[in-house]
Amino acid sequence: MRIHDWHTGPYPARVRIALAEKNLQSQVQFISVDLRKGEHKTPAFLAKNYSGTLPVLELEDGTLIAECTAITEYLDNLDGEPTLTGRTAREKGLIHMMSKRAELELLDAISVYFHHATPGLGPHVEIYQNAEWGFRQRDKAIRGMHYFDGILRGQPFVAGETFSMADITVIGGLIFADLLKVPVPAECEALRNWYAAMQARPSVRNRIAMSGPVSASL
Ligand code: GTS
Repeated sequence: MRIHDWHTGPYPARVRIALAEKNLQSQVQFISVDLRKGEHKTPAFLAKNYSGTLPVLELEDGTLIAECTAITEYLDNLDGEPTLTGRTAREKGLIHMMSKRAELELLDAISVYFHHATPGLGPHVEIYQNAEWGFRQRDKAIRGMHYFDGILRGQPFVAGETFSMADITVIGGLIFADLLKVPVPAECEALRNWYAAMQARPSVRNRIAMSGPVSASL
């Protein structure tokens, strides 16, 4: 398997964490795509992922799977033991709901803030910016932090009793927030404690230094 990604990116982090949780790191070759140079917007990359985003999983037969959720679903099912995306219908429903909510209310909102209300990836890549929209999305993400804090006051993990893809998505949101210096509000104690515990997980701690050969783009 090959994964087109950028080693410090918050969305790529989601797949790197899933890989480590499933102990699949040794089966992957990373292909580095430089976002600041706009390599993800070239015709060659857009042919791999129409949306022009990272990460993208490329299988030996040439199959291309984009979207962190879809990639995680694929990786999680390789061994027939889908611990991250749910074993029962109920687990799957809850995990997908909470992961999507983590995208809508936190990670994607912080990403919009980055692209619209900060220099983002630079003028070469950010060809349209709307700062007001960006700041609204930052505020939405902060409301999202309060929402997940409330969830974590009642249960140990985002989708219930066990670590799942939904936790990984919230982690991605907080990684992005950290990079942009948007702190988790002090009063969100449950979220802060949970995040400290998540950062101690080897899959999260070692994601950037994940082993395996890295090649230049495409
Ligand atoms: N919905 C996509 C997914 O879940 O995979 C979003 C992916 C995404 O936005 N990836 C970022 C990207 O390609 C990577 S990173 O910012 O986390 O490193 N951003 C570049 C861009 O121009 O939007």
